[in-house]
Amino acid sequence: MSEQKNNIIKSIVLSLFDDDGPTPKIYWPTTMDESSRLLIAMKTISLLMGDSVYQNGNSSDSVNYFGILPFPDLKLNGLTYFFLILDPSARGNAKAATITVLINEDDRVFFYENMKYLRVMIDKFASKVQLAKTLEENKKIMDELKEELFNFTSEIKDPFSLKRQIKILMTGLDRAGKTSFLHAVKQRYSEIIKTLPTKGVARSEEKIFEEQNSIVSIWDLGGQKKYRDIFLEQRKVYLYNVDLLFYFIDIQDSERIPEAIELFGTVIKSLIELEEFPPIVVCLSKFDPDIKNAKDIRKNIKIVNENIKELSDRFFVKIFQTSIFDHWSLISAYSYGLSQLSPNRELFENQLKHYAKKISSDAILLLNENGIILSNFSKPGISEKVFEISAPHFQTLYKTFKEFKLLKQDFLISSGISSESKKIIFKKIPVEKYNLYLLLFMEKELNIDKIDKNLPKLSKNLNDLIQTYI
Ligand SMILES: Nc1nc2c(ncn2[C@@H]2O[C@H](COP(=O)(O)OP(=O)(O)OP(=O)(O)O)[C@@H](O)[C@H]2O)c(=O)[nH]1
Ligand SMILES: [Mg+2]
Repeated sequence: MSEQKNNIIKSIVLSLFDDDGPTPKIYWPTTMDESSRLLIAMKTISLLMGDSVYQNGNSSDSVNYFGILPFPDLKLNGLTYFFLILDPSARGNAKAATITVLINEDDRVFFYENMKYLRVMIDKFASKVQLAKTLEENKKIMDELKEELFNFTSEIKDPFSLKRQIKILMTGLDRAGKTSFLHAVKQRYSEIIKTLPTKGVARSEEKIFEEQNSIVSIWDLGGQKKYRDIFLEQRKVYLYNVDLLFYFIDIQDSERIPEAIELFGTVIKSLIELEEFPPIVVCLSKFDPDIKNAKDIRKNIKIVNENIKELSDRFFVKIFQTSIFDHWSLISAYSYGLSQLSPNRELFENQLKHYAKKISSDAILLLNENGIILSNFSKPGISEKVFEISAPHFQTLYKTFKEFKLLKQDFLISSGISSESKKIIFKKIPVEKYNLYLLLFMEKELNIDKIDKNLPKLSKNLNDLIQTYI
């Protein structure tokens, strides 16, 4: 007991979906009351089950993701790993399984700040659970996991802050379009015209939700040589603990492309030196609608793509082509970056996937009130990427979205998007104290009843997850 009192980790539960339904198989502390451990098994397994999802997959690799879940009744927060255990006798040849590590809800920043270490640890022991043959073996594995987690937490001394601090850097040469991007993404159009070169650093804050567990600071770094030199000299200060890095390259400025690539290489080198490996979003900026097909632009894109890939193979990098005259290009790049910060991104995606299947939708976007894409899903095969299908429609969609927000009704079928049978449905869903918006892309049938019938379950799950989105 004393062990439990002093440690930040309050409980660890391995749950399985077996003949009795969601079952807490192995739990620590062993004194944990039955209703608490059942609650944990039920909630985690039911998020994973979502009916048919895994039963069609024939590999246990098709599910493995993490999520942070609130358990308000227990005043605990859980970090859950969802995975499958192959079992020829089970429906779909696999059993749903979860490992949940629980801490007091006031300590939840601990999860956000240590996610990358915890993921590695839990993942390792889950792989062992997948291979274990007996309950005894599993008990041993879970004991080892507990020991490793305790070793890890015993090294942490600092009192936890109440909020997770997230740092986003906007980097690139001068005039690459960093500041304009930020103005345009917030639709502060009148500011774009007035934008001056950034002196030093301009800091601002992003709020995805009014109440969130994190403070998201955006550092817009001045790219002029004098500021760039300071940034590189004091790279420890700037790059330390960076959670997300945007790098801008002016794709129209052929002459300075080598210089832009060189700076990118320097930033990468510094990150490696500091052992920081944030996700990186590269924006090939000024990719304006009227010059998209110009020969030299195409050539520049090719050169940049090749060089970026080569320089950053140890990083998770995503390249977008953006223009302040194409709002969708900005929103998709920006949202993509932000979504990388959510420890629940896979859980959200999975929720959308279940719902899409139920209502036969080809693709779904989940937006917050500012139009930031919190999560998206698209059916493989039909349309590779929801971002790509949405792009040609987005100007119209966005306008409709803004009008829709003002309407009393919670439902809108967008017409005149295209001449084909494609339909886009807007659906307002109240989640917690917020309004979120679903954009449903329907290629074939349109069955409003199905959409409505399956919505409450989606809303209910999102209600839980939104509190720990970021
Ligand atoms: N055509 C076009 N011009 C752009 C675009 N984005 C930015 N610009 C222009 O590029 C110039 C530089 O933009 P800024 O946003 O100030 O560039 P920055 O990267 O913040 O520059 P520093 O603060 O000096 O590092 C401005 O004149 C912008 O209007 C774009 O997408 N297309
Ligand atoms: Mg600037």
